[in-house]
Amino acid sequence: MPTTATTATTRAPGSVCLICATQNKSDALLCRECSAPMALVHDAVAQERDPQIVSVIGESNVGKTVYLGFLLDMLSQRAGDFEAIPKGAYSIDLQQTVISHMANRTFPPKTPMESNEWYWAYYQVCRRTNNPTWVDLVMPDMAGEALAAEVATPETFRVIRSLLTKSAGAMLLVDAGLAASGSSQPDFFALKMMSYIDTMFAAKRNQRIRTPIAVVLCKADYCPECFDDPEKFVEANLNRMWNICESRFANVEFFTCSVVGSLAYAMSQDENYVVPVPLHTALQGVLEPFEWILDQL
Ligand SMILES: Nc1nc2c(ncn2[C@@H]2O[C@H](COP(=O)(O)OP(=O)(O)OP(=O)(O)O)[C@@H](O)[C@H]2O)c(=O)[nH]1
Ligand SMILES: [Mg+2]
Ligand SMILES: [Zn+2]
Repeated sequence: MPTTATTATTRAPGSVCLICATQNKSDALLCRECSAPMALVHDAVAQERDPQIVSVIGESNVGKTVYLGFLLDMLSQRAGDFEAIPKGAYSIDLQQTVISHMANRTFPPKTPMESNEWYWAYYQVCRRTNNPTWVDLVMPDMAGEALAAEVATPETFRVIRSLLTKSAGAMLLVDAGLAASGSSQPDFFALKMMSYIDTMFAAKRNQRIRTPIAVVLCKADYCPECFDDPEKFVEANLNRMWNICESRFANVEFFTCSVVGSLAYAMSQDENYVVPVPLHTALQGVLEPFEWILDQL
């Protein structure tokens, strides 16, 4: 848009939102347009380089919050030879919430739809080699319902559109347990999500989208067979998504993940329904999709 381009030169650095490029007051805490924390901008200015955004997307209840919380925690515990430095205390809140809930044998609460209540993590990550290259990553924990609303009616959640447009890579989480039980819901949601991304980039018909997308089969403790061959599982059980990946996306890889070792079921304390109780955590396949994305950046 020409109007934003011309005003960009007169904007003070440090007050232009990193996600949606809106000009904010210099003392703003959240962007007035998309509610992204302005601390992201201040931290990026301090680093003197723009961070790359890696989005974790997927339906509500697929396990995004749990996955991202454990991933960040593994990184800060130097799993897989990674070194990760959180930029600002706000970057630690998500992993702390997830870890403390799981230690109490409960899953973390559902992410609210309002983007001003989302967790954002800004990390500097590198692999500990002789010649480490640092990557600055911004990873927001979006609400599945907000993603669904944006996909159904584009432009209702501007922050999601801005985030996905700017993303250097994405992890699409899919509920493998549900797919294995014969439900077509995960396949349809993933198809909608991929088609949304395809339309958003509006590449020419014969050009496939090159942004790396890791498709992560979550809750694989319900169907351990998908650890053997995630690709075959997707082709058989999520065939609609498989087809759009093949025809429109040039850089897709399939992974399997699970975070719980065993589950119990109990009645919820406040309401009359059954809730799963994670008896112990057993992380499998959490780091691999992230490692792959990082290699593609
Ligand atoms: N069995 C099993 N269940 C899981 C696993 N990860 C998540 N869950 C279940 O999935 C539920 C939802 O996880 P969340 O991480 O809150 O899901 P979300 O994608 O963030 O959902 P929204 O915040 O609504 O978008 C949890 O409450 C657990 O019941 C897993 O690895 N195994
Ligand atoms: Mg969530
Ligand atoms: Zn913004």
